[in-house]
Order: sequence, then C-alpha cells, then structure tokens
Amino acid sequence: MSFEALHKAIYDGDAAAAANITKGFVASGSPIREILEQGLIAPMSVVGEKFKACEVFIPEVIISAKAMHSALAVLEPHFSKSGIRPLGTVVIGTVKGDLHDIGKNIVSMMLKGAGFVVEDFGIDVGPQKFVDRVKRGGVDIIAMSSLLTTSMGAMADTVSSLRGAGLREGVKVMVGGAPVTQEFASKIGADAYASDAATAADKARDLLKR
Ligand code: B12
Repeated sequence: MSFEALHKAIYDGDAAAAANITKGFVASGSPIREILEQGLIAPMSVVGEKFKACEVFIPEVIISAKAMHSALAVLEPHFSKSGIRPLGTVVIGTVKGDLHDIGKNIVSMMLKGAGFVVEDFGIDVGPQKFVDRVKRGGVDIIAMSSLLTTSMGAMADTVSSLRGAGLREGVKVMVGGAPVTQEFASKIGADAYASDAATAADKARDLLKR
C-alpha cells in the first residue's frame, strides 16, 4: 500500500484498486486529509496538467475521475464522523451548463468534515433550484462551483435571482472552481471565495461567525 499505487490506480482508471488502496490507508489510521490531498487530489492534478498539454484525452480523464470518485466514496463517511452539532446547512452545486463535479465533491466532503450538513444538488444546477431551496428555509450558505469560463455567469445569475426573490440577505454565498477568482466573487456580490477545499471549509466557518 503506497501513494504511488493509489496514483497508478487513478491514472489507470482502476476504480476497484483505487477504492481498495484507500480502504487500506483508512484502516491503517492515515490522516484523512493526507489521503485526500496526497493520495487523490495530487494525481488528479497531474491528469489535469496532462489533459492541458494534450498528453491524455477526455476518455482517459473520465476513467481517472471515476476511479477518484470511488476512492472519495471510501473517505466520505470518515469526514462526516465529527460527532458535533452541525455548524450550519450548506447547499452546494455545480452551476448551470457545467458538468464538472470532482472539485465540488471534494469541497462537499471537506464541509461535512468541518461539521456542516451538506445538501448536494449535483451538477448543472440552475438559479431557480437554489432559490426554491432557500425559500423553504434552513439554508445558511449556498456554495457554487464552476470550472468553465462559460458557466461562471450562472453564479452571477443565482446571486441576482436570490436578490430578486428578496432572499439574498438571509443566506451567504460562496463560490469557487478553477477559473473563479476573488475579484470575480467580489464583482458578483458573493460573500466568500476559496481556491481549494480546505480553505472553503475555513471560509464557511468564518462566514457563520460574523
Ligand atoms: C476532469 C475534467 C473534465 C471531466 C469532468 C469529470 C467530472 N466528473 O468532473 C470531463 C471529461 C467530463 C470534462 C468535460 C469538459 N471539460 Co473539462 N476538465 C477536467 C479537468 C482535466 C480537471 C478538472 C478537475 O476535476 N480538477 C481537479 C479538482 C480537484 O479541481 P477543481 O475542480 O478546480 O476544484 C478545486 C478548487 O477549484 C476548489 N473548488 C471547486 N469548486 C468549488 C466550489 C466552492 C464553493 C469553493 C469555495 C471552492 C471550490 O476546491 C477544489 C478542491 O481543492 C480540467 C483541467 C484542469 N486542470 O482543471 C478540465 C477543464 C475544466 N475542462 C475544460 C473543458 C473545455 C471541458 C469541455 C467543454 C470539453 C469538451 N470540449 O467537451 C467539457 C465540458 C462539459 C460541461 N458542460 O461541463 C476546460 C475549461 C476551459 C475554460 N476556461 O472554460 C479545462 C480547464 C481544460 C482546459 N485546459 O481546456 N472535463
């Protein structure tokens, strides 16, 4: 059992091996954050770089992403075992027009690990779906992910829709994803931005302290 073997399973798209090796790390008591960052995020970043350099193509990326997902599923219950009262409820989703969910899933897990109740709306989530959920009450934070420059506008649309429905004051809005910046977040009137999942959990905690 080694990180090299886990990386290889993710590069090869071997979902069963990725899950089994991750189970081994968990059973041996390795810190969950270390397994996540060094075991899973690191190889997926390499896949991302190779995709950028046209060294691998979409099918390879998909099978690697699937392997990563199966390993993430092994880690998930361990993030949630905080045993403390929930810090608040976060509704998270990848915005309309965007199907990328690896980063969003990691953020979701980190938030659960930090003690939040997380309702994950999945991918391609339109503004109205967020608005309808906030209307029903009990939501502290809306967290939106976007990996495409073309879908970032849907984040702004969601903020406007919340404002239009008179719900903006009652909920915090957090945004993230590779093309998103603090500047963009400020421009659209979001309350927080984070460039990675660990910081996202810290920022979510800070938002509810204010
Ligand atoms: C995997 C991947 C795919 C997979 C997605 C699988 C899946 N289930 O997610 C597949 C193959 C399906 C795919 C499809 C496409 N993709 Co793609 N994809 C990627 C790739 C290689 C990796 C993304 C990833 O998972 N990164 C790893 C995760 C961990 O990082 P992350 O998402 O950034 O998340 C971290 C932070 O951003 C942050 N974060 C994320 N979300 C949130 C939310 C909040 C609230 C906060 C606070 C923080 C936060 O925390 C996360 C963890 O630390 C990137 C390239 C890259 N290097 O980023 C391209 C990339 C995003 N894709 C790209 C493109 C163009 C596409 C396609 C249009 C390709 C096509 N021609 O069909 C389609 C789009 C389909 C659609 N409508 O969405 C472009 C986007 C370009 C742009 N500027 O818009 C990229 C950048 C590749 C490139 N260089 O061209 N893709």
